[in-house]
Amino acid sequence: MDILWQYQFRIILLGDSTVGKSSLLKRFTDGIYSDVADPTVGVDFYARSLDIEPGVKIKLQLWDTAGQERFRSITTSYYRNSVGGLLVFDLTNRKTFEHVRDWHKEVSEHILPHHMVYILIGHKSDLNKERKVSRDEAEQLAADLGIRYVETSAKCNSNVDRAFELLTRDIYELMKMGEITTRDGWDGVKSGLTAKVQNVHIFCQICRQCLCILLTLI
Ligand SMILES: Nc1nc2c(ncn2[C@@H]2O[C@H](COP(=O)(O)OP(=O)(O)OP(=O)(O)O)[C@@H](O)[C@H]2O)c(=O)[nH]1
Ligand SMILES: [Mg+2]
Repeated sequence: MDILWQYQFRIILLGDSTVGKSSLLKRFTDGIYSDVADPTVGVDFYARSLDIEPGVKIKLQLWDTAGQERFRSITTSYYRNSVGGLLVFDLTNRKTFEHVRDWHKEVSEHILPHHMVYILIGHKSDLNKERKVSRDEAEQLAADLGIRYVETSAKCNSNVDRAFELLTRDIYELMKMGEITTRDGWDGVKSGLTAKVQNVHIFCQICRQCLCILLTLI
């Protein structure tokens, strides 16, 4: 019996257009980065597994939303089925920082009476000289929202894995404490996908030979 993953968490990336949500995900899942802007249309999907502790593998289903306003009706439909959210702003663009509270409010109100576990991401930390938001004020905002704050760069691969790991760990701990539970009709957290690969012998009625097939039971 092979355990593929013990839990699956659905995580969503939120924030204005061009803050770097897709770049963060491409770095985290494929280890690649491009300077060429390629705005997301609607919603994209990525995945990666993390070994959160010995014997516990968590599959992350990662939803990359378009920051552009015209796609908002599509992206809002993904809020409800997410257990975690990265609130991303661009450290070199003050407006994107000022919009973080709006994102937090819009998503939190949309999923009521349920909650999401957030992390605040100050992105493009490689452009330190062009910084328009200090670490202090970003930490203050995170404290006001009761969430963590991490500065990342997809370009330099700085803190990208760490940001996803911290959020995953926070969700996992809340799950262990029973504060997050799976519930019917909600895909934020799923548990226990195991695969059992076995040989199944089926005898052909005509040639009388065994047609061995591999069956994967889930
Ligand atoms: N210097 C620097 N540029 C980055 C970084 N991450 C992303 N960018 C650049 O920022 C631009 C926008 O990045 P995207 O990842 O497409 O932004 P997005 O948030 O997905 O944008 P939408 O899909 O429109 O919501 C691109 O030109 C990227 O190359 C980074 O860590 N450092
Ligand atoms: Mg994008």
